[in-house]
Amino acid sequence: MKIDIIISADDIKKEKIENKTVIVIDMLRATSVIVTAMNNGCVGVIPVLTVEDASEIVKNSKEEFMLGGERNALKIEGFHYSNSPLEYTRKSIEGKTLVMTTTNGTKAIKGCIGANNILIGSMLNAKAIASRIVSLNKDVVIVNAGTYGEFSIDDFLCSGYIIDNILKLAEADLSDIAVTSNYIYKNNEDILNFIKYANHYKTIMKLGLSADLEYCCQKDIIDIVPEYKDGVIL
Ligand code: 3SL
Ligand code: MG
Repeated sequence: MKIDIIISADDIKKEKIENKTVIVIDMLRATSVIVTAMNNGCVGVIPVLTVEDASEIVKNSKEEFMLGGERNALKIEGFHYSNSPLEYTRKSIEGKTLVMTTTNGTKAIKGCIGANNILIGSMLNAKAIASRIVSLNKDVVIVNAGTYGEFSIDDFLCSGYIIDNILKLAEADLSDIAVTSNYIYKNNEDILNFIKYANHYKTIMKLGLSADLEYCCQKDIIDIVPEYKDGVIL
């Protein structure tokens, strides 16, 4: 099995993901939200690119949807929830379908259409992701959502942790960038100490959302692997 990394949603190339298993990571905070919501009984998450796309879905359906996401890290006007994973409790999301739009995370997920499997990864479910990867036994591309098309320390470190878990279960042929992310994780296993240098970490911190940061940096507290298929994450 080969493992490679793409560093941002803007760097996804069709030929790089075709016939591969893809893991999409936006640990701060979109994929942490998705993993948390699904673990708390959310029926499904529909990722969309724009606020208008989200409103259209709600308008044209009889089903009741919850709207979640962010722009500039803040709740979108008229939406039920922001992009804080702590809002997606069992009480708020169980039995509901979530329509979600975020700046980088949902863009990365939709950009991976064409891959064989599109798994939703985070620190929270890294071990579960690794087991699934090993059972699928296909070449893997870890897609980092990044931040506004740029490399982001947080997603890269999370990739290194997922790779670490895969290597505990199976042999893999790592690209140079995959080796580097694993090396950086290995030297920063206490990930908060390194993620604090990420620009997006500082943005979230400035908004007073340190509880979100602490939550998203926890390792393996969730045992599920959400997967995006035919427009919905189940
Ligand atoms: O860009 C995204 O998709 C978001 O996860 C960013 S934020 O952490 O909610 O600001
Ligand atoms: Mg992010």
